[in-house]
Amino acid sequence: MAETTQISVPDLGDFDAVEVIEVLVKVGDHVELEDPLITLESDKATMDVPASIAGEVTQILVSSGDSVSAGTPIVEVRVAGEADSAEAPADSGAAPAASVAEAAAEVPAAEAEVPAAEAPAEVAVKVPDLGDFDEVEVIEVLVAAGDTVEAEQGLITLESEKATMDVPSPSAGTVVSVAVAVGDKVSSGSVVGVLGVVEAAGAEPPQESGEDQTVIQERPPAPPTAPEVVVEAGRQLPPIDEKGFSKAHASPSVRKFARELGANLAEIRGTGKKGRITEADIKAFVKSVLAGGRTAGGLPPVPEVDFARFGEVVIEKLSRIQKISGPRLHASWVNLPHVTQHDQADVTETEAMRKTLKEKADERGIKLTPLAFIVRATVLALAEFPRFASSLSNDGQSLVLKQYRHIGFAADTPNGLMVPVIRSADTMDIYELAGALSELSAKARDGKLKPADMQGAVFTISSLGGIGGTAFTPIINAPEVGILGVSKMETRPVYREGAFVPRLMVPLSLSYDHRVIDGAYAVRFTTRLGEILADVNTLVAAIP
Ligand code: CAO
Repeated sequence: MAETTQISVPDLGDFDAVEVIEVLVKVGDHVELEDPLITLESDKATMDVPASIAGEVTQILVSSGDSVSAGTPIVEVRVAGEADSAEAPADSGAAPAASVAEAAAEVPAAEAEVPAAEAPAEVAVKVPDLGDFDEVEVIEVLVAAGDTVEAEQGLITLESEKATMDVPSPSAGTVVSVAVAVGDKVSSGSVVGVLGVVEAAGAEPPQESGEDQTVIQERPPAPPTAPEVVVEAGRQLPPIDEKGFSKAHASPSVRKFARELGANLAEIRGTGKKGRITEADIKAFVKSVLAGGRTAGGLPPVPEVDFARFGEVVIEKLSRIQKISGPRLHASWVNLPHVTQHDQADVTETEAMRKTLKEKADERGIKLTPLAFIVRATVLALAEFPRFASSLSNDGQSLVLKQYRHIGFAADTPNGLMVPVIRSADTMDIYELAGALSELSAKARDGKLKPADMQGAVFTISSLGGIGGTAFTPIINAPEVGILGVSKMETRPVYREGAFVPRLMVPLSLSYDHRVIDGAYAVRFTTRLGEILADVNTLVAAIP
């Protein structure tokens, strides 16, 4: 049979008359064990009081602004079912999950008694008294040697069976060394690291004893990395900045909520008392990002339009590949300064030769299209212009010049754009390239490409020539630095030796990353590429 029970504020240690700053549940809510019910705020800590029993909330006994102490009833809960009721305690004032008692044990660093110091001092930061806990695991190291930290900034995160807590810095300074690593077990008094405390003359660095040097700020367990919320190309939550996140003014339950959504607390303005971030602030932030109200990198949003106001609309879901490729194309477009160099290459003789060879190739089951010649010409041009086969190093300070010549090519498939990669294209003759192109295109169309078939390219070719067009701006497949767009070849009048002559010309559109490639280098590349494309003997020569 269902019975009701009251949940009260547990033992708050030295605290008395602490203010309720948020009531997190309402009548009718079902709460699970450990779900936060209210948030309390003293002048030293913000803490949640979690449910010590699962059930349905039947009455709320406190409101925001009330002052509560240990034993103050918070909510009344109906515990459904016999099994549940058998487990339900009559009243649950005991501190569950070691949460409030530990938060209440906070001792602000400023209270530490310290000797006067005029010069920078090195202070060993130790794990404070963990009460009943011993051998607690370090699940996150939040700083590294050389980092500048503020007073109260989390240094490491510990996780016991019952709670997750940060060991914050006792004062502002520079981390000299970190003595623990993820996975280490620490106890009260274990040295976390050494802090160099630089204070103004007369200011006092904290004591080096293990006691009272650090405070524990409770934080609910966090996943190692926040889930990435991708809703639509370009509408993506910015990554969590851990330093800012740990410093943000928010209660443990709000932190947990932010982690679950991947919302960076550091970027959210709190509307609560003293600028505290509330759950509503996080929801508003996430909504705003997903609605395009803001995007990572602060790009101005595209206006949202209700198209149905103007006529009938049909909604078509993006394919899986479009959902993946969209953000990548966007990332390349916004991160790489693109320039597109247009040119035309005379392929009159090359095409004539291709048509001669085509029949022979057909007999061997190979479809010899112009693209095979373009891949061959590109590989030869890359040998003379190796910067086009490079990428910027991760720190942006050097170029990684790749010595292999895997070439990617854009393939239009029923599921969307895919970029299979021909491995070691420089070792293949025209027939082998044509074979690789048709084999990989077929795999792409049938959805049979493996991840390895789409990795490792140094340069990409996007040919729309089989369809049409005169020129376009291909988007670089970052971190590559160049992509060659090919449009439809056509016979055009070309002025030569005093007369117009009909020549078969193929339009080339080379986009390049201007951080790596200069305009002069790019146009030399397209000019040379054009020469090679016109040089049929070089193109069809056997590979030495
Ligand atoms: N000018 C004129 N005709 C061309 C040409 C060009 N530049 N390139 C190819 N053609 C012709 C071919 O000769 C072939 O004609 P025949 O059947 O008469 O021989 C026809 O166009 C079709 O060729 P193809 O598409 O079967 O073969 P391909 O090697 O040229 O291209 C592939 C293969 C996979 C690149 C192509 O099928 C494809 O998917 N292209 C689209 C790529 C794309 O979407 N790029 C944009 C990326 S950004 O959104």
